[in-house]
Parts: sequence; structure tokens; C-alpha cells
Amino acid sequence: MYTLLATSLLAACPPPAMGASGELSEGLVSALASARGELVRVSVVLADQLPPQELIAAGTLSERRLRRAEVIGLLGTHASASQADLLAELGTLRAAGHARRIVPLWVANVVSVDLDRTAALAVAARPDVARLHYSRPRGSEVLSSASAATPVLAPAAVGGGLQCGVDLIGADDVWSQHGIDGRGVVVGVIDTGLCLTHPDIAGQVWRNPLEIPGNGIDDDANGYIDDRNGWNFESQSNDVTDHHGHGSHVAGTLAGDGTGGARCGVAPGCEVMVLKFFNDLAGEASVWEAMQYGLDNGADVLSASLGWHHSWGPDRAMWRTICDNVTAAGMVVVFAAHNFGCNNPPDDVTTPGDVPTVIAVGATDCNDVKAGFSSCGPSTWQGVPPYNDFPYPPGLLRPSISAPGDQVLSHQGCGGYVTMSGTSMATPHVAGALALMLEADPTLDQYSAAGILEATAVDLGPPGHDNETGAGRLDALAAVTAALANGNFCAAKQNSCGSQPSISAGGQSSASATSGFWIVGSEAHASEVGILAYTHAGAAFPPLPFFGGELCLRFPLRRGPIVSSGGTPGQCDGSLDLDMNAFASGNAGGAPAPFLLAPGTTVHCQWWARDSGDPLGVYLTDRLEFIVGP
Ligand SMILES: [Ca+2]
Ligand SMILES: [Ca+2]
Ligand SMILES: [Ca+2]
Repeated sequence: MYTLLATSLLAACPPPAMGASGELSEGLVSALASARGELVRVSVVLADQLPPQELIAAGTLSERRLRRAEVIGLLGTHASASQADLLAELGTLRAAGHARRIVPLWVANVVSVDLDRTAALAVAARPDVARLHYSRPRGSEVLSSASAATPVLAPAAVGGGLQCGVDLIGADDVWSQHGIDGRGVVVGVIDTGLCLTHPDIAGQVWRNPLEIPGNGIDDDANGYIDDRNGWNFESQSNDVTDHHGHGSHVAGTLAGDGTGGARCGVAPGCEVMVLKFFNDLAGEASVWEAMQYGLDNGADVLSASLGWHHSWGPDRAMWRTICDNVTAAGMVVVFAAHNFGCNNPPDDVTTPGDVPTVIAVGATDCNDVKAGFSSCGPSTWQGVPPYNDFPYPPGLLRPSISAPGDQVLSHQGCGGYVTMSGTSMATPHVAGALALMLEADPTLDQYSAAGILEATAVDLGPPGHDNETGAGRLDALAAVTAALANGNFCAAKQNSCGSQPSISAGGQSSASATSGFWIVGSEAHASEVGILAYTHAGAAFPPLPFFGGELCLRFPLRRGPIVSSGGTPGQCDGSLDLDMNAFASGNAGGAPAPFLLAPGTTVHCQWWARDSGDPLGVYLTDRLEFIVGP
């Protein structure tokens, strides 16, 4: 980094949260130098980013729509207050010819704008600006398809075939066994656009319900005029037509319904929101705005078959902030791991596939062999302020999961089919499976969805989660079956009195409070003891048999302190309770796991307790899930 300014004014300000005031990225310094007065695309990152704790608190709201509205409200209010003065100055610079195309974003506190050198220096001097990043234009290398499309196959040539990837992951079994095809789920696809008239996809294109097309009016007041099916963030228009082919192919794997002969789509009932970020020169900020649009307009899943190699100098911190923010709002975010093989760890997985909250997708073939091009993990965030985590080695395990992505047949443009390879092709298989899962259980939260995907994957390569194929190859049928059972697959064992013990929570989980969050077990046998078992590894599916009951927690397990039930002798009217805030802060005995103090952690727990009237002497409650609050 090249620090441009160190004036006494800046020195008097408190240090901002991210970086030093007025930093120009190295790439921007040289871009401005060679631009000879031309304007270059810049991301102006404001110093005042919303503290993640506030979003995490909103993210603990249990109902998805409430969570989304709350997070959008917090982000929008914060950005509009924080950016007002900067936007006024940019408006003045624009009037003087030093700036154009001002796109303020609220999904994180950042403004995308084209600036010349004069304007860049003026903006960099502002104490409210953390850094200016050069949004270097990239071509099709950001798309994670490894090989060019092979020549078109006539629809007749592909017969009525179910495509091998769709077959292998059991998507067709989901349709036939459960009658689930992704209906009612909106998937935002950030790509090169979509040919809306391909007969296999025409019925699955999302329609903005409140926007009247072609009247020149922003009917739904979302800031975009006539955005009937999505938006083109590169040209800032409603023309989402695909002139490349990549986006149409990806959308076909997600939602193609086989009208033309080949059944390519995993979730042929879902709706595809077309988020076009690409023309010849693609910028990071266009993808950020596309993510913001998806969040604001009701996408349940975001799928993007693209990524920036670290050597291209992406603003990794901003990518992570934005991915974390939309995830806190309840969206499931899926990005390709990209096609850089396994040569340069920890830099083979591109940004934002390297973001911990993102589901990063690697590619396999239809024989469950990892595709050679598929990027291997791990990733590291060491040296990326303000995060500086996941030091390498060992780094962050990547990819999250793999799916068929080698020689995938899907839609060609406006008609027919074509074969393409890449993690680009694997990614929509996962997005489609998520659409199926969200139809199966519309209440499924973003963290559980990711957890179920990984827990139900077919392990490949080295045993367990590895840096080649992640959790293994996607199994859509197993994932949907688990989603259908989510929340009720773990039945409590009946106690010796014939009643059903259960677990519940009261108060507010907090990583900082020293009391006030109780995990309560009911119907406990009198005068017996119980222990709370808990884990941050997620729910076990299928559950493990345990003393006549079901243990529904994935290992490694942790245990709380031993507590006593009270109650009337011989009866099951006792209760077990543990104040988890007190326990986590060290005030309630035992040795709490550090993750209880990490806001945003999803914890699963069950009580097991002595039951002297039971032949096996033990009962287990059902399972409770909570998210650690700030
Ligand atoms: Ca609109
Ligand atoms: Ca309109
Ligand atoms: Ca493995």
C-alpha cells in the first residue's frame, strides 16, 4: 500500500476501523498515472463500517423475512447517514467533469465511482474515507468455466436424457419422491445475463411482481426502472440479455426444465433472478451491487460462477464484509472455487470463494473424480485487515463442497444445448440443491442450510473434509431429506413416567453478558442429575442411537456442568437448567468452549439425564439450536 497523505488534520482523527485514512491502493496509483486524465473506476471505502456485532444480533432473529428486513434497515440507515457528505462532494466533482457514474452502495459502506486523478486525491484527503481501491476491469477470466463451449448439439441429438450430474446428485429422486422442484424459491444468478426465451428456462425467469415493464417508471421504487427480470449492473439498464453464453448455461443447470429434450436443471421449479454483471470489462463493484439488489429484492440464494484471483488485487476485505452482511440477512451465498488447480496454496481458491461465510464449490466429474482444474484450498486471511485470521498453515478449509462440473451439458444461449466445463458448472448444481432444500423447509436458516449440505455430502478423496473436494460430492436427495426433517428429526426419548422431555431456551444468548440465557430441560426425573451436551459442529443426520434415544449432535461434543433436577420423588416433574451466559463467562463451573464467546456461532445442544426408573438409566431431550449473540 502507498500512503498518499499524512496531514496534521488526518493525524488528529482517531484511527478508522479499516486501514489508514486516504490510502490509494497500489494498483490505483499506477492506473491514475497511466490514465492521462481519463477517469478510472474506483471503490471508495468509508472508514465507518457497521460493527458486525449489530448485524449478528439482527441475524439471530428466527424468522427469515424479519431478519432480512432488520439487516437491510441497519445497513441502509448507516450508509445513508455516513455517505451524505461524501456524495455531495462527488456531485460537485462530477459537475466539474472529474467524476461520473456515482453508485452509492449500502450492502457495505462503499461508493463505486469513476474518478480522475484530481478527484481521487480530493476524495483520499477526506477523513471519513478509509481507502480508494482500483476496481480493475477484467475480462472473461473472472468466469470460472475452464474450457470453451464445445460445438452445439442439436436438441434431437441429446434425446430425452437426464443429465448425468442431475442424476448423480439425486435431484430427479427429489422431484419424484418428494414432489419438490424448488417452487417458490428465488435464486439470484450473478453472471453474463440470460437469454430469456430459451424454451427450457422461459417459465422459470423471476418477475419483479410490482414492476410494470416498459413504462419508464420505477413502479416498485427500488431504484431501478423497469427491472422486470433483474438488472444489468455493468450498463445500468434492464437489458439482461446474455451475449456470452456462460450465464445461460449456468441458469440451465440451475433451473432448466427439459422442454427442448435435455433435462439439465436441478431445480426446474425455482425462479431465476437475472443479475448481469458482465460485459467485456467486469468490475468488482458491479457484483457487489448485484448482491445488494438480490438481497433487497427477495432472492433466497445467491449463486455466482466467478471469482477474482488474488494476484488481480481484489478488495478482499470488502468482499468479505459484503458476503458476511448478506449472509447475516439470511441469504445463502454460493460462489465457485474457480479453476486454478492445486498449484499455489493458499491462493488457488479465488475471492470471494475464500470468504468463510460463502459456500465455495469445487468440481468433480460424473464418476466422482475431482476435476484437475478445480481449485484446491486452503485459503488464508492472514494479512488482510481488519480480519487477519485463518493463518496458513493450516488456513481455512476450502472448497466447502463439490458437484459435477466436468463436461456438463446445459443450455446454449436462446436454444439448444452445449457442453462446458468448470467450477462454474458445478456451482449451479449446489444452488439448485439449496433451492430444493428451501422449498422442503422454508424456515431453514442460512447456517443450517450450509451445514446440512456438508453433512450429507458423499465423502471423496482423503477421509473427511479435505482441501480437494471439501465435504465431498453434493447429494441433493440426502440434503433435502435432512432439510425435511430439520428441527424434528431428533425425537426426545420418553421418560420412565411416560412423558416427553424437551429442551427450550429463555433470555438472550450473549458472548459478553455474564448471565441471562437459560437452557432448560423439562420432564426430568426427580432428584436426578443432567448434563448439557453441546457443539458448534452442527446437527448429526441421521441421528446416532444412544441409550434408547437419539443423539443429534455432530462431534466433537462438549459438556456443561452437572446440574440437579429437583422435583417430587418418584415423579418426572423436575427440570434442568443452565445459564449459558454464566457458563460461557466462567461463572457457572466447568470449562466452557471458546466458541461460546464468538458472536454468530451456531450451537446445537441436548440434555441427557439420569432416569432411575428407566431400564437403560438415561434419557435424552430433543435438540435445540441457538446462535451466540454479541
Ligand atoms: Ca424498479
Ligand atoms: Ca416500470
Ligand atoms: Ca474427503
